[in-house]
Amino acid sequence: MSVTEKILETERPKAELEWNVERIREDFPVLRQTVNGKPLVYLDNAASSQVPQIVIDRGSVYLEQEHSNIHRGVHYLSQKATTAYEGAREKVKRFINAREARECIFVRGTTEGINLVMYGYGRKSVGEGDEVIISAMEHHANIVPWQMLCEEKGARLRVIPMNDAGELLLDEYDALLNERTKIVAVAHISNSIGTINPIKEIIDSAHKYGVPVLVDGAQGIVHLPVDVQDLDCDFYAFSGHKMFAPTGSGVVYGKAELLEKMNPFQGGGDMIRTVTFEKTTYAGLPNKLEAGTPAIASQIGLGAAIDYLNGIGRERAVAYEQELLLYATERLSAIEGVRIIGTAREKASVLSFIVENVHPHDIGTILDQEGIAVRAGHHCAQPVMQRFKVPATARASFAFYNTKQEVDTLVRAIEKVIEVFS
Ligand code: 7TS
Repeated sequence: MSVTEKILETERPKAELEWNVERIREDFPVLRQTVNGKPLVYLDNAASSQVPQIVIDRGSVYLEQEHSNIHRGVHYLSQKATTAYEGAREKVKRFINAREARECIFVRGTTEGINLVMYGYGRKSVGEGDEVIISAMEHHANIVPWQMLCEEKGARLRVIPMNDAGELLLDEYDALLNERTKIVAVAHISNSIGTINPIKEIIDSAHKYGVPVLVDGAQGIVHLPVDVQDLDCDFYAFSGHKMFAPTGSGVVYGKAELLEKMNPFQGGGDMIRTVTFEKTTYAGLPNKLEAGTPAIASQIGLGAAIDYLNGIGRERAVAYEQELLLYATERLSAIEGVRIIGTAREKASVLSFIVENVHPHDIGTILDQEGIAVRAGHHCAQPVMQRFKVPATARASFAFYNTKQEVDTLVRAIEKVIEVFS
């Protein structure tokens, strides 16, 4: 049984009965505004989700009462800030079920997390003639760093292809794996077409060759419960700003034995044990990989966002999002001239579409006039656009605070787009 099927089977009845979306919406002050005279309909959650009041409040408490640098002061405020920052790391550890908190490295976001692994692990382990495997549906953040690495080392980038529904072809993946493969880097969930990849299978296959796997979890962490020990992934990177926390927060999880062997991504303060002009020795994990003053307020905010998610019931939120996706898919499919891009059997609440004879940017602009925020463009996944032979798509991405009425508003606005352009 698939992950989403499992969640739906156990949670759907409860989600329908108990998910009080109006109550949940009260937690998000940004949603209470009008845009162009219309109530805001925020459907750009895959780019950045909104922040609940308790996360905002936690940030205010930090700035009003605790602001100070961490790890280096014996004074009261520094100790408070350090406790809050390291407390956030403990929350992350529990949230993803890492073995130890030191396996959770704080970074500015997914992009930095992937670059940290490319730099610290990839540059050490990939040589001439070696191969790196990614997939056809990656965000540029999980393409470009590996391309840079391959260029530098004379290695080869191999790409797992996908079918017309936007599902990876696992047989082709198995055929790509060989003794030259040094790392596999694949998205848990595609940001452009919403596909949920069978990440556990992908990891298991790579491990048969002793190859580590980095999961780009920027979308996965938002829409699925993640247990890094159960997945047995070697690295898992995600951004706070897509999971109801402030920008500048993020995590790259790595198995301790791999992180230990990695070169530091940046050199500077807080990552050293001793420094002389002749030689520097490095601190242990996680500090070795966190040079300089980090985004203290943002990471504390990430801890508060995790508290929030734990409080609302993760599984029910996911089940509700699946209901919304189903409803939106049915309604958009019924509009003549609309084509949905990405029709995988396993999808998260990301809905990419095009309207015949209308450029997605025009869709985005008209929807904005109606107060609706969607993203129009290539979604930092140009190869996906090339694969589906479209220049761009419009993308509605739903969070658990969106409603069926908002889907109806979206549908009416798309009908208006078609009217204007017909
Ligand atoms: N990987 C995936 C799957 C993503 O969705 C994103 C951001 C990133 C990596 C990069 O994350 P960052 O926080 O470091 O920027 N995705 C999007 C998006 O879909 N629209 O805007 C940003």
